Amino acid sequence: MKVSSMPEPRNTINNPVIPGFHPDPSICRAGADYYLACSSFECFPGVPIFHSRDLVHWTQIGNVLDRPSQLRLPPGTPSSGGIYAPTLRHHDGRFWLIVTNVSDGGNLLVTATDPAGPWSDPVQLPGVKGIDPDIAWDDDGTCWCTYAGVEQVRIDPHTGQTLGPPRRLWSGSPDAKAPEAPHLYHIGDYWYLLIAEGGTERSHGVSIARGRTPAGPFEPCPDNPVLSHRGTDHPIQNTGHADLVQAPDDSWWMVLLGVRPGGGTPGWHVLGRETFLVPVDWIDGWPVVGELSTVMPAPPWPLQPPAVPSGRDDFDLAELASPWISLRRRSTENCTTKERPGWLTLHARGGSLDDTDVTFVGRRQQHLSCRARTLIDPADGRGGLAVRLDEQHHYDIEAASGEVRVTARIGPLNTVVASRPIPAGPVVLRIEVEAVRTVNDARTGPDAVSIGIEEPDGTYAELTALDGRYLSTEVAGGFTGRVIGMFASAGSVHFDWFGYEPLEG
Ligand code: 6LW
Repeated sequence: MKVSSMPEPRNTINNPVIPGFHPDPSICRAGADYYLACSSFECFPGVPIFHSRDLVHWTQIGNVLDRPSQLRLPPGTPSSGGIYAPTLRHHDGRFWLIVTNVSDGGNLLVTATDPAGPWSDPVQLPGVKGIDPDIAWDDDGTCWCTYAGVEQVRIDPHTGQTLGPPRRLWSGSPDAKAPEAPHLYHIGDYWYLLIAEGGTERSHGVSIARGRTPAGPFEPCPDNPVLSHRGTDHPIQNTGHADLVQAPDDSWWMVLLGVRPGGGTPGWHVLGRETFLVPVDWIDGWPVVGELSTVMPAPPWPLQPPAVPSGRDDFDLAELASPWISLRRRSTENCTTKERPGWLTLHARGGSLDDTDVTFVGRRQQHLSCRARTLIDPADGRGGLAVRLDEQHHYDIEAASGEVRVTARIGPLNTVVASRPIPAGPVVLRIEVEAVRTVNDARTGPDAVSIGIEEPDGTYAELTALDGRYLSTEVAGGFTGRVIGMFASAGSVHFDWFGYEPLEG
């Protein structure tokens, strides 16, 4: 299930390079190949991992934590709990990923020889007491783990043991809160400590310090933050949480998270924090970050063709493709393509989308305007199609035999907003998101979410259109972004296919 970017003229590239809910990017290079991993919070499988050869076009090749033995998300795990902020590195012929499970067990480390998997079972790091862990190796093989705070401790990455007490390295800039997301690099004569600070909202930024050893002391860059859009009306906001990489031509680049708020005031972002790419220069031993924009000059090296333009899944394969995510857990007992071949069967497990334990299979909304459709057979139960930010914020269309109905859950309000009788048999459900392009009034929302069904002749019958602001991070809070997907709320439901298409252009 791959989705293309819109066609790009050859001399420009589109940012974000990985759109939709893909925050906290961490990147590494292994020869001509680049790999990038992101946070995944309450989603199972966790930590989506991507491959590219040009830093611009990325293909998801798997999920790092795709077995219950690697990822425990207890049933009560809140939305925006779970998996935070990985660091992905290639060292000594292996790939290493260190990450925090804030809901079960804290920091863990997994390794792989092939980043598409399988990844090892985790080594826990009980002595590392902070989020956003980074790993870096000294020339003598010493492994340093640096985490939010910013603190550092030596570790044995094979056992997870800490070696010696943690030390405070740097508290970031005096005028910024939350020094976090550290990454440590040996570049030229210096060790550089890159951090995010200011909080992951509008004040987010990237700052850097340097020292002669991996343990410091560190001298802050006189031009910190080296990147921030705080206080600007730039269309990309909340920029921060970055990682550095060298391109095929050895120039330097940064991947980072940012958001694209839409509508009037205060601006609502609905796709979560997305992964952007920006060039970096080095001047007097400090990084100088280039202009970040949604359309940027293409880099000088050859670009690979973008991913195949199909967001359709006919559920013909035994396993679900890697972009499909569930919430907290997924088992073949509740979710299978084997029961009715060519269909995805979901068995309800008691909860609804208002609960933390629901049978759900979805994909990230990756475009500001898009259409999702699915053919559901509700003969044996109730289920449907939903666009979801968390348990308290989702719009759903649910089919049962004889009726479809649309429910809007917005905080404490949970209301059926439309319903309609339908003939017995399968029905196509549709959710269509249209971004607002012209803001006539400061109170205009970011998008409209149209929800309906398709008549037997294929015509769209809208049941309702809802303001998308209630499914935005500015309203709901948290760290995630919209996910669109299929759910079962009672009995068993079967989905013949699911289609997702961008509507931008
Ligand atoms: C993450 C922190 C952050 O751990 O948000 O933007 C937190 N940065 O570094 C959750 O993604």
